[in-house]
Amino acid sequence: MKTKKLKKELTVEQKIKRRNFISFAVFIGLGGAAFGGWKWLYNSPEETAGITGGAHQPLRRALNKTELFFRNFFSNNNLVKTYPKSMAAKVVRHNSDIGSEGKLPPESWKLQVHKKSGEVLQITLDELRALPKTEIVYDFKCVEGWDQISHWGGVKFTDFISHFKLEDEAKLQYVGLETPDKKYCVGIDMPSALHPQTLLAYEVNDQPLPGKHGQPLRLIIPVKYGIKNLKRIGSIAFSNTRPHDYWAEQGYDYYSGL
Ligand SMILES: Nc1nc2c(c(=O)[nH]1)N[C@H]1C(S)=C(S)[C@@H](COP(=O)(O)O)O[C@H]1N2
Ligand SMILES: [Mo]
Repeated sequence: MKTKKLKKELTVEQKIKRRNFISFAVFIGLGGAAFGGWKWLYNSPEETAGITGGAHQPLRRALNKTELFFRNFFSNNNLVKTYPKSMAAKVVRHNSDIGSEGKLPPESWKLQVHKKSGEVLQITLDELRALPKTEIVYDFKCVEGWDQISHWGGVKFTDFISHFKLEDEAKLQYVGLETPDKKYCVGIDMPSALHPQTLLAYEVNDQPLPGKHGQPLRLIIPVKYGIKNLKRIGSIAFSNTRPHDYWAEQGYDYYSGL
């Protein structure tokens, strides 16, 4: 009877020992895996160097997959909701002015369009005003969390493409826009640029754009967040690689679609 009990106690102690050993081994194992994982991420390549804030590729994979998912579903037949003019804000909200501070002497501005051939078109505001005007009243959304119904007028991007015979350029994957001083820039995937509601806008509330809203010409792209709506366009270029993008280079989502 006595010996039997001793035997039992020993087994319990052995069990405890075994469990201790197992937990310790698991602890070391998981620790090793975590370190290995960190090392793998640390040594993994950066995504498009200089374009996405130096983020490592594996960290961006999910975001890029989301982009592909939405791009598959993106259709130029889906229009952003529009509103009657009476609903447009009379006092239009104003956000940051990187590369578009103050007013630009109008005579000093021409839109530079870089063609595939290397030729650079110099387009005046009057030439753009002479094209059919398209207006839109929609809910402008900023990633910072505000939105506002506003009214813009200008040239439809697709009208601009056909008028200036830029069809070959429009076959490339991206459009890059920059302010005249190149301080602010955005890259737009071609399907979004060619969306029927994308405008090169020169008016807000039927008036020429004031300095703070991007005088003389800005991008209005309702399928994207505010960050992509570059104010004061200086130049437009086309490419198959992602153009420079101010906020994407700080780590924001490159696509920034709605
Ligand atoms: N040149 C330039 N364009 C810009 C910006 C900027 O700082 N500089 N800010 C962007 C952001 S974040 C937003 S929300 C909108 C704001 O446009 P608004 O000032 O006309 O409201 O402009 C976008 N275009
Ligand atoms: Mo914004």
